[in-house]
Amino acid sequence: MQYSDSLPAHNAESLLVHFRRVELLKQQATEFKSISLNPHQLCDLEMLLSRAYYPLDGYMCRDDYERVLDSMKLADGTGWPLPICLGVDEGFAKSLEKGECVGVRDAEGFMLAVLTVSEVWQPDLEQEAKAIWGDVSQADGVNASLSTLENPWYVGGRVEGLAFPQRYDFTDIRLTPAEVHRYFSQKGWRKVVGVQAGRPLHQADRAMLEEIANEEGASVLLSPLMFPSMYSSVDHFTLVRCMQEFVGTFPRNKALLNLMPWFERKMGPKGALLRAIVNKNYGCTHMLVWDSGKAEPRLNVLTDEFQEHIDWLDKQQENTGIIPIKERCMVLDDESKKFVSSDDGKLCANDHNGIVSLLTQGKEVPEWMSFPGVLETLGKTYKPPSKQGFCLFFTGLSGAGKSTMAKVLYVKMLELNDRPVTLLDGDIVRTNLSSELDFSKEHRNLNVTRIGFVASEIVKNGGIAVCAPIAPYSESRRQVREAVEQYGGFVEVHVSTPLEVCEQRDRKGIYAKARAGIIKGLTGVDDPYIEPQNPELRIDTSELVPSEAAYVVLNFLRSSGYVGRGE
Ligand code: PPS
Repeated sequence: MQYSDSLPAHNAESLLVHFRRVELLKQQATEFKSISLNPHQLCDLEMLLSRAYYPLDGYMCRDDYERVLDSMKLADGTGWPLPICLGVDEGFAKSLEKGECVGVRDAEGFMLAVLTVSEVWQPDLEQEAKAIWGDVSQADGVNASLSTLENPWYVGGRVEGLAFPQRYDFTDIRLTPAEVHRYFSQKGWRKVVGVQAGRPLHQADRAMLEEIANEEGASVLLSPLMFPSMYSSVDHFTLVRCMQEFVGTFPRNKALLNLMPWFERKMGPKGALLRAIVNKNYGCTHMLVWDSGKAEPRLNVLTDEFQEHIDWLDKQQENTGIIPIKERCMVLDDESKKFVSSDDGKLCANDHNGIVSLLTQGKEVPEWMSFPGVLETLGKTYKPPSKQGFCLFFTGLSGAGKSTMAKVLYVKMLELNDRPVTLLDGDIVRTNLSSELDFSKEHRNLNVTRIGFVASEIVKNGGIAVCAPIAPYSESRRQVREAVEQYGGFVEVHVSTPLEVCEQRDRKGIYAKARAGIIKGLTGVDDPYIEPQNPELRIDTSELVPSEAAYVVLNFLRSSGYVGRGE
């Protein structure tokens, strides 16, 4: 890479520059163009600034990029498996000149770094995927950091850090690589196994780590994987809290929990090499490699591909300086009720999904599977339907009976009084949330997705949302379902009362107005209603009184466990 000589040397522990340089750069920044990073890019910047990506001191330029793709080496010959490039829009890329400074900002516009542009080029992303995967058809998720860009170009150049990205969660366990390394030295940890995990760990994992640590005479550095958009993810907090409980089961001097801004790049075997280098930069000597090909429920056999992967990682030790350790199959010894490693092909009883499934069915999780603290934490997120939030979503024509049923159900849920209940009837929403919207397709979809957003927040916090918009289009109904199902149950009730019956009822006189041409675009008359294909329930209220129709819904809620049987 070529850089301007006038750039100051970085402090060895991070790419943050001296505060006087920070002041100068902030003064000059009014003249700089800016780039705002997406959550994945923010993680990469933090890895650069903290030197988790040592020896990189900025975004790769073309010579490094091409050599990395070609032979897994930087231009100076240092081993490096994957490109670390900054993707920007084509228009922005073309506006840049060599040597100019760009302010690198977070989503709120806070300037975190200044990038001095060395090179700008348009990558051949297909070529890139081929070089990384060999087989482009598998190249899923290669460029997560480019996902928000339409036609990405790369900008290479050295980075001067002004501040680390602001993180507000778990700040006491966010040590930089230098701080982690210092911790190891103070504790006298000469050998450390880096373990990154994307799911909570349980008894079998604990037994495996203990076995490995004892054999190697090593301690353990445990890091949960980051979800870059974590603030919308309950899972991030659950995962970290479970990890805190898990690490507490180790003797004090044996394990350290630390959050690194590392997200799973899904970059195949080369991704594991990058993780190896990062582990090395945190001071680890070994790294646990999980068998990602293993099916759930986990068969107690490691796949052949996994063995090949480990052998390959082994051969890369001169590039990474890290000894890979493969995941072991653990089985429960019936007599001692302890987990031991084995490769006899038995079914491994300890799988995380199995534990979650027991919790969501309201069943007891056997002691040997996990730890009380981990289960208590998991239990707050994964609840049986009777304890979790859910959304009851009525959809159908005007006059079909949605609002009446919604009101009956709302009252029934209030009577039960075990979860907070909110009614989001079409009229209520149109008055309070969507008063500026009309009945065009675009506005109807917006109206419905707004309802979905509010409902998902209610469900996230354990409440019941009863919604009753017409919701004539499948795309917005699907979006609502997706938004809600991240956090709890979704029960779609298609109130399928035929148009003739709705028109006959015409309580609001709206059909008469439509037929007289006074209002246009009434759903069912001269605007479409796309019927749901797979609703949880379909109810025609032509022949039912409202309480009977509501009873059908209540029965469904009972049989699927959302409310207790006696209620
Ligand atoms: S949508 O399509 O889901 O956004 O509609 P929604 O918010 O549920 O609003 C439906 C109520 O608005 C009144 N109204 C109309 N409905 C449909 N089409 C047109 N053009 C229209 N103009 C006004 C109507 O009274 C609906 O009330 P409900 O409660 O469904 O009878």
